[in-house]
Amino acid sequence: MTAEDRPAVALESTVISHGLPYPRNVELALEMEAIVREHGGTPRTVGVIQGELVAGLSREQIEHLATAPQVRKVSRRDLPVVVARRLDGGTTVATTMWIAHRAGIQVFATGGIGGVHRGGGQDVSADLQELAQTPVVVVCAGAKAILDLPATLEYLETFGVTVVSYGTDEFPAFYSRSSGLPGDVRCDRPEEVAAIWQAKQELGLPGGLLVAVPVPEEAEIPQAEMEPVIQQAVAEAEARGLRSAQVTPFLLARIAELTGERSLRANLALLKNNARVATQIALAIHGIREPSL
Ligand code: PSU
Ligand code: MN
Repeated sequence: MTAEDRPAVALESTVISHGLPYPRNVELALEMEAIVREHGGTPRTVGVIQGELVAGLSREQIEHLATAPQVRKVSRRDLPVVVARRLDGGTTVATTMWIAHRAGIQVFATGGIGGVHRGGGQDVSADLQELAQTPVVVVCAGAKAILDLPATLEYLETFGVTVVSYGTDEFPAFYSRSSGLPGDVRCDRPEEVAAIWQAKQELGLPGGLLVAVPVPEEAEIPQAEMEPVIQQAVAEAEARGLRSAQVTPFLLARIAELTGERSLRANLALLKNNARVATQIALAIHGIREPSL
């Protein structure tokens, strides 16, 4: 197989710098890269190293973002700052999409996207606007129920982002396969996603495509079990007066603490599953058949 037959799949790095504890973050990042390769793609983990936007971090650079104390969480508004000041950063879904697109990459695998936070819609992740503007297929496990999921889906609708539910009729809720909310369209095969993506390009419609894949069944935590934990974490974030970029990392870390290894296991399982599905979609977009494993 030549490099051209191995389409690139972007991977994010906020999950490495701010989403998972060390050393699981490094292990996970390298495992996701291995899964992309195994399925016939080329992994390109995205991040910022001393102000340079990198689409294809080396192993040493991944280790650095996983361990160095001064790594920023870089969303769109932070890009000019980290570049001007030559800082290191883990890229969110928004920034990873933007850098991936500049590097000519069409497909990106992540865990969960940011969205509209609970509590009146004042805090809306830049991930949603990026999906409205930047042409990348984003494969995720839905959005965490720490968010206001109905408001998040309404926002995506308003900004013209098609939401594909993959192998399900529902929009999945990260730890939980079910949210009770429908996606826009169900796809069961990578070729179906590729066809919708191609139609969107041909129509000249701007923005990305969101593909939501439920967490593998064996790692799922049902929503009824998650809800009390989420409510507690959200209340604690409010009591601490957390704002802006601090909110999501706090909620993720607190939920991991409250649910122990179980939520970590679900998180790792869905990230790896999404790397596989994203690679299969990238191959379908490029009209390449998956190598027999
Ligand atoms: N959701 C998760 N895990 C994560 C994130 C979100 O389940 O690691 C990260 C992603 O990088 C996402 C970012 O882009 O948090 C959203 O942060 P904010 O809500 O501050 O935009
Ligand atoms: Mn926010």
